[in-house]
Formats: sequence, structure tokens, C-alpha cells
Amino acid sequence: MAALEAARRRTELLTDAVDEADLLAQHSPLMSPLVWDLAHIGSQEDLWLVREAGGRPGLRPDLDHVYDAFRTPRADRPALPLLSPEQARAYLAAVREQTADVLATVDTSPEQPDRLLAGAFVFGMLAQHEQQHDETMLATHQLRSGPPVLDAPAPPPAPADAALLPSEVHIPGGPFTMGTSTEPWALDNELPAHQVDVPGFWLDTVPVTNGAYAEFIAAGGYDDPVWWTPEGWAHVREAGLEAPLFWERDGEGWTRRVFGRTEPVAADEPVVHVCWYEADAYARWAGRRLPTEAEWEKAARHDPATGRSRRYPWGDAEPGPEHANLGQRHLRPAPAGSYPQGAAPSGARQLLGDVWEWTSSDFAPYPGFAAFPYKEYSEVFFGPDYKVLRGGAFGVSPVVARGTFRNWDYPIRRQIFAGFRTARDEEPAERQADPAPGA
Ligand code: AVJ
Ligand code: FE
Repeated sequence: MAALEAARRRTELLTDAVDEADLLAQHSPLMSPLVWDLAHIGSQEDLWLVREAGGRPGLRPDLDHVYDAFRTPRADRPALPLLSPEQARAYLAAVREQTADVLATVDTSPEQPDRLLAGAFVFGMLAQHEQQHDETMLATHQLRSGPPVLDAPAPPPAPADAALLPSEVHIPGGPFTMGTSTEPWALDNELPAHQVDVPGFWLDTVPVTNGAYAEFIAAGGYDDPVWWTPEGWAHVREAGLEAPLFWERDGEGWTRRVFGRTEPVAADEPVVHVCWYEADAYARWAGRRLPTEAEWEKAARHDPATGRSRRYPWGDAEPGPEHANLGQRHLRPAPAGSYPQGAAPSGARQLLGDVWEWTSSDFAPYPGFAAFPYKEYSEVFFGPDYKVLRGGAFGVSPVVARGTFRNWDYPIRRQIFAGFRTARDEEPAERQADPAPGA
């Protein structure tokens, strides 16, 4: 229940900050009006907690179709017969009352045979669902024009050793355990745990910064097709891209709009609001490549000392403010090299938090995947259309951010809080020699 309550406080923070007209407005054709997300949160809780888990009639089954994300694309949602902000708030509160009642009456022990209830999975699923829509609403806030309404303290400055970090860390080759069969609130696409053999590679210690990305722009990176995939080049020309979303030229330098405030681009912060094509082109310009999803997860979870995969880069302890920039505590990524206590065994930092990280991988099921509890959570998205993002950004809740969590989006998406880091193959000479027979 604590996880559901935390999600609700954040939902309120994001929707109480703006007036009624603002909640109903469509700030971008890419996004729903905030009031759609708000009522959708309640509608999903009505469906999955009150009806499916609680076995009750539910409050407003008649609203299911209005708030079905598959029925109406975001651009068309303002035309739906939406609840008013006042009605939506009352609906969420009424659903939550029944949720509390369901929780008090059902058996959520891990031994419970109903998978929806075992380990309180469905409660965790709905807390994560609400937090994911809160992140979507945060992206809507970043897109909206007008005076700023959100505020948060700046992240702490980079630690003294940030400038001394090696540019890349080495991940030795060999198998590791990818995915999970034990994480209680893992979603279907993270299951099951399975062995993957990942050849040795090198990974950037920290995400690519604004400063590094600005060098790519200054070197004419957006004008040279050699760095881009054919689809990426077609898109960059057609959409007229010449810098990350929200950047504006300012003489020799750049400014960036951050939740309604314009500021100089901070050179030492991870770059954010780039699409997969831009990340991929930068990597090629830098003589490198994006990491695969398996490489990313091995760097984030594999502990060479024990051979097991951790829940988080730093170990199994729940994320705290010392580990990672999560939970909308700050409204921006922290400087590259921050969070030494959140480092992985390899020494890589900021794998969780700060910015989502594009990987080179398409979104695909793990061997043994089974859709649960509904096909539309993951299964319908598998295939070449979506690229996987890992790690989670500053606006991702700790209840969502974990080493196994998988996010996905179209390679053209830029309004999400996405950045990246780069990788390269190990040179043959760097490969550890096999032990001599009989050794
Ligand atoms: C996992 C972030 C791609 O927002 O489309 C929300 C999460 N699924 N409601 C999305 C989700 C259903 C999903 N992403
Ligand atoms: Fe949803």
C-alpha cells in the first residue's frame, strides 16, 4: 500500500500544480492531455485491482473503452468524452478506497496460487503503472509552454573524483544471468532468468554528456550521412533535426529549456532528449557503438566475485538517494560521475537513474516468455519497431527502476528522458587466455 500511496502523492504533485484548462489542454500531439493520464490511472486500478484481483463489480467499467490506450492514439484523446479534472480526482479516490479494502481482505502471501495476488504482485503492478504514467506526465510538463510550475532542488555537484574516472570500463567475457525469476514485482518481459554469454567489451564509465554531444554537432555530425543509418538519415533530414530536443542556439553555444526555464546547456550533464538515431549516429562518429541490451544488463548486474546477478548495480539494497538520481527528487540529470555509491562492480556509474539509456537491441521476448497478465503490456510490442532503453531517468520511481527493468520506444522518440552511453568490442589481444589444459 505504501508504494500505491507514494505513486498517488506524485500523481497529485503533477496534476495539482496546473489549473483546470491546463489539465484539459493538449500540450503536444505526442502526448495525452494530463487529465487523460489521470483518469486512465484510476481506470486501470478499477479494472485490475477492484475487478480482477478483488472480484468486485468495479466502479466504472463503462469507462474502460475511453481510457483504453490501444483504442485511441494520443493525438485523438482530447476528443474523447473524458471525465473533468474534478470527476477524475473523485474517481481515483473512490477506486483507491476499494483498493484498500481489497488489500485488507485478499491473501497476498507468496504461497497464494493466484499469481495476480501472490507477493502482492497486482498491487506492485499498479504502483508501477501509476509511476510510469507519472513519468509520462512529467514529459508532458517538459513539453508545455508557459511559466514553470514544477520545482525541485538541483542534484548535488559531481564528486571530486568524477574528472579522474577512466573513460571506459572493461566487462570480461563469459556467461551471466539475464532477467529474473525471483524479483517479486518484475513484469512479464523481465522473466525468466536465463544464461547469456556476452563476449568481453568496453563500456563508457558514465553516460555521454552534453559537452561531448555538442562536439558531435560542431563537427557537422547532423550534416554527414556517413554517421547515420539510412532510416536515421531520412528521419534527421525530414524532421530537420540539428540538436537534442529543447536545445536552442545561443551565439557559439546552446541553451536548453528545462520545465519552463531557459538555461545554458550544462556541459557535464548527461545528454537527454535524443532519439535512438541520434544516439546511434553519435556512437559511430565517436568510433564506437551502442551497447546491446545484454551488455548493458551484464555491466549493471553481474558480480564477477560471486558469479551472480545483483538486483541493482550497487547490490541488492533498495535504491536510496545515495545510489541514484531517481523519483523526481531532482528535475534534471546529475553531472556525469555522480553517485559513486551506486557504481557497478565494473566501476560504471549512473547505470540506474539520470537518463534512460538507448541500447542497440530490438524489444524481444526472453526464451520462455509468457504474457502476464495481459498481452498488451509487452507482447504486442515485440519486434523490430521498438528499441530497448535501460536504466531509468531522474523521473523514474525506485519502484520501477531495477537492473532487470526493460523500457522500449520508437527510434524517433525524443520527448522521453533518454540519453545513452557507448561501447566497443574487446580487442583479440585483450581476451583473457584460456587456462592451460589440466591447470
Ligand atoms: C513501458 C513505458 C513503454 O508508457 O507505454 C503504461 C508503460 N504500459 N501503461 C508506456 C505502460 C501501460 C509503457 N512503457
Ligand atoms: Fe497505462
